[in-house]
Amino acid sequence: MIPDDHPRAASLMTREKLVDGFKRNIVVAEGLIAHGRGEAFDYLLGEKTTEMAESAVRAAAALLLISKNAVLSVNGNAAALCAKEIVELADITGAKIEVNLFYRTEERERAIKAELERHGARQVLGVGEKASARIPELSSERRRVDPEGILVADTVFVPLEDGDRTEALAKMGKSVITVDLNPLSRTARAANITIVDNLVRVMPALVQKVSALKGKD
Ligand code: PTJ
Repeated sequence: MIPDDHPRAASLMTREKLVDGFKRNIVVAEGLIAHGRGEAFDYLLGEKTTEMAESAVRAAAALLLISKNAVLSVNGNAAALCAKEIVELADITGAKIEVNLFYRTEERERAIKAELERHGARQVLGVGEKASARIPELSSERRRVDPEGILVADTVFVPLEDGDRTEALAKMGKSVITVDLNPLSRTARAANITIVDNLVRVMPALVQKVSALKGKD
């Protein structure tokens, strides 16, 4: 029960979404810690979208539109916070959706797939045996990707991603777009387009920007 007039209502609502996602096995416990780090950076930014982030959103929208084979990579935090907008973005750009987890379990993959489908996703890659390909240079389960998705993508949108994987995707020649409130993270520095802003503000803005740019030269 968060009153609308609470001065920190938006931030508290976002926390509740993550806690709810945690209870439903979508978000991993470490995801709550990762969110806390993001919140700290957001606080320093005044919890507002900067002009630099607006420009990065515009560049990301344009890149998604000109890509031949874009993939939106979804982890637990992204699914809990923005499943609806991820599905909208996939619909409007023609990008594929792939579940790709840092703390990978098949139960979580299935829970995230179900959450995306609940919001209208028609196809969700990367779940279970479908994630049968490997990203070179990464160890263990973290390198598994879908041979129809990230493996063959020209552009990968990886919000809240781990630095090793972002670097590996860049080395594979993919264009990488990320959203990360920490501008110093390896992901923020390794991606081709880095949007330093809160994912909850970025996703609706990205959908809107793609709609505005779609059909233009
Ligand atoms: O669901 P999984 O198993 O794939 O795990 C997801 C997490 C996020 C736990 C995993 O990828 C992880 O540990 O990420 P890191 O290395 O902690 O990086 C997360 C980055 O995202 C940090 O730099 C945070 O500052 C940033 N961040 C957290 N919440 C937000 C955010 N950036 C933008 N918007 C947010 N809401």
